Amino acid sequence: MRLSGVELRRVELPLVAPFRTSFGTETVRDVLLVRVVTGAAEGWGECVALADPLYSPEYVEGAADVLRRYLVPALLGAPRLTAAMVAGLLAPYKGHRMAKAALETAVLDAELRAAGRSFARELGAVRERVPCGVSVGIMDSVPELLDAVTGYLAEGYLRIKLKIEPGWDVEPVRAVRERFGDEVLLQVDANTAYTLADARQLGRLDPFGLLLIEQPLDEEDVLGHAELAARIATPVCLDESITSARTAAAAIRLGACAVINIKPGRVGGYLEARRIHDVAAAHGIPAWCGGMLETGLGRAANVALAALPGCTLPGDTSASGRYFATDLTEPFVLRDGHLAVPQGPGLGVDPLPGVLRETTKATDWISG
Ligand code: OSB
Ligand code: MG
Repeated sequence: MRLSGVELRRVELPLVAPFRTSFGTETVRDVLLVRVVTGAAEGWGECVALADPLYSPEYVEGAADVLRRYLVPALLGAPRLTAAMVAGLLAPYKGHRMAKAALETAVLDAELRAAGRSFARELGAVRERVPCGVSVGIMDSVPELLDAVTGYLAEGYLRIKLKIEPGWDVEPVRAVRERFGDEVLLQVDANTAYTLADARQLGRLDPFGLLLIEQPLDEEDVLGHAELAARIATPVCLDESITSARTAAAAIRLGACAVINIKPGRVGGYLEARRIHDVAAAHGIPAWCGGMLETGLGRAANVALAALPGCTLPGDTSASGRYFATDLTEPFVLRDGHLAVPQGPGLGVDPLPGVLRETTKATDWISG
């Protein structure tokens, strides 16, 4: 393929409810979309960077800037382009994995649409539908949390993840266990809010039979996670710390994680995400597909990843309605706690032109 140009498009979708984590509260999703145009087909990629650099160093304006200034020009200059070449062409520019992932995904989508192959088939999916979990934000009170969880369980979600932070950990977990019982698959996510000095407090979660605790400590504190894992019974899962297949292999070797949350955006794209899946599988480490409040475009590819054989735990691949009143694509709908894996060429979904038009705040066309 050869790129004729790339469109950077900013869309804004209000969330159905504020989503509070230990790092902040999201009320609208300010999304950067990448559309690549080639002679053969067009392709879409969704950048998962949030508006502010609170989850990771990346943020949406920064991602747009590095794409415009460095990443897109690096691909426009290539005489021949395949998705497999993108990471190498972008490698001189350090970091910015979410921006790189969006661009690589768009190129891969164009390539697969041209070839008539789906993301699911390309990545090695073995399921036609995937079991889904839901990530439940920090609430102002326990009764509010129990109401939210009641609603999600009634919709059919097969796993509940509670966001936690110091002061909101044992009490909400105990309340959910007492109300809904021991059979509910339950896990927690701290988004780096603790230190190793909190090991005793985190050990108080041990009696509740959690599937895992996600990223309790700082993203650079891999050894701390290994130490914590030796002191608590709840399996430690890493999210923020896993930035590549190499860091995943090192974290596994150090005993820092018993489970891995794979987020393609955080690791530079779906091709690296698949390598992380393969590393985890080779070590017998369960993996699952994380989420970044994606629209239907990003969700389509995540659901394909979640269908890989090593993704053995339900992911944060919730239905469109958990995030948006109107999604950018035909909505993903939960059936029996599962989402169907798109089977059409490329992502297998398209933005709805009317919704795209109404939610777009700005576009920028970059060509050689
Ligand atoms: O840590 O997994 C996380 C959302 C934004 C940033 C980080 C995280 C999350 C979620 C929500 O937990 C996952 C989703 O439903 O998309
Ligand atoms: Mg997380």
